[in-house]
Amino acid sequence: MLKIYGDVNSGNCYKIKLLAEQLQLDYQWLDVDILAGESHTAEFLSKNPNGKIPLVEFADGRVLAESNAILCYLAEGSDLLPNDIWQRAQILQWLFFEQYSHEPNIATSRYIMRYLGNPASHQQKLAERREPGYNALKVMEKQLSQHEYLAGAEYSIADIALYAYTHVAEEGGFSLARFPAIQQWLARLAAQPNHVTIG
Ligand SMILES: N[C@@H](CCC(=O)N[C@@H](CS)C(=O)NCC(=O)O)C(=O)O
Repeated sequence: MLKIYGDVNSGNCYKIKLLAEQLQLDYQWLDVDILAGESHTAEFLSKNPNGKIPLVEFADGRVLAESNAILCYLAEGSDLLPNDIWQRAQILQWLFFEQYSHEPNIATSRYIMRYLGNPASHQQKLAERREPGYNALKVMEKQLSQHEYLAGAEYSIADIALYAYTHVAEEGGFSLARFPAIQQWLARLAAQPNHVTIG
């Protein structure tokens, strides 16, 4: 059976849980406490030398890290990752955007505020992430004011990847009040069959 190593409150891990639920995959969830160092034990590092979750392990022992690579692999053959190469390229565009422009600002702000307890020592880091984080939200708002979903007319893993940290952006200090198209898209995603919440 597929094993998913993760933390239920991590958006990167939630992406995998949401996809697995929506595809109705048979899986076992294994909690990893990153604050207790469980992603840096010798055993975990032998599976992912980068010391990060999520990580998936297949019945034959193969392992795969990086949330968006995992989404691509698990969604292959489903409607969430179509065969058309242009559509796939559009989806990849949003997955790379998520990892370079969105997650490093919005997810890390949430990590500082929610996991680390918003310490004074991290206020400079938070401040530096504010403008690029809002810029990422503006890019999404523009796309979603013209299209139902990020990669166009169809729901895909691009939406799952960006839903993960956008729907909890306020926990990182980002207000979504100025982004009506994002708010409507969040509601559309929460209404998808087999949707599960984070946590
Ligand atoms: N690019 C990676 C990021 C993974 C990541 O940053 N995971 C965090 C939890 S959300 C983690 O494992 N942190 C522990 C550490 O870096 O020691 C992905 O998308 O999977």
